[in-house]
Amino acid sequence: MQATFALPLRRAANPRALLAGALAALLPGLAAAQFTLAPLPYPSNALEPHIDAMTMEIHHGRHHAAYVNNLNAQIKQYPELATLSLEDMQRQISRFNMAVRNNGGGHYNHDLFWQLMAPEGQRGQPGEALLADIGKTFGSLADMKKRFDQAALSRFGSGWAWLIITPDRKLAITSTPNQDNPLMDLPDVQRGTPILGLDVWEHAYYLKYQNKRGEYVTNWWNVVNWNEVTRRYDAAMK
Ligand code: MN3
Repeated sequence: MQATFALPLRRAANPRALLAGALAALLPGLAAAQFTLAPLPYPSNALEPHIDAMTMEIHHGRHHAAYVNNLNAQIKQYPELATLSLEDMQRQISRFNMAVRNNGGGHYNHDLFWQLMAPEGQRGQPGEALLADIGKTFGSLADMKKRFDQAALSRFGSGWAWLIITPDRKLAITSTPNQDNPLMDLPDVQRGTPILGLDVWEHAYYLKYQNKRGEYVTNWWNVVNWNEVTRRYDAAMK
């Protein structure tokens, strides 16, 4: 009896616990926050010279962080958001307002994007099955890249280019505007599981490349994490 009594007393005496409790009581919005910004999976300069450290820091620490914060602000209106995985949220995005579509999409897309790039020595090559499928679908890896580049360059304004696996398990290249993505249940989206995606918003390249989106896209291929693309392909085709 005595032991079960002593434990909460000791906890309450901890000044850090007291402070956390007081903060939670003052800021109930913080306690409800469900989505968090994960740190970049590598140092911000790990993709240089192709993508510079300052671009990575602003892109992750300000743009991606803003999507997370703005998404959390929507939990008050849609408490069910807090119960959904990011993937499931995309699959039923049509139920929600534009703020959830833009910021929930932005959070999912960027979470994925950081993983689809890697430091030198950790990028690997397309796996055997993926490479064979790319050959069968597009002709060759170079042909696939050419088609992907066209999707990235022809996307007017802000958006993304994608390599996806369609519901009938075929590779396809598509693009989406703004922070939409191929998981979303929207009429104008070619749906599928993304295995590779490229952010072509100006904030992704403007500091280093200014208006030269083509140069950014060409150089971006140097940092693609083929190990991760292959892992996603194999998982989606299982
Ligand atoms: Mn971005």
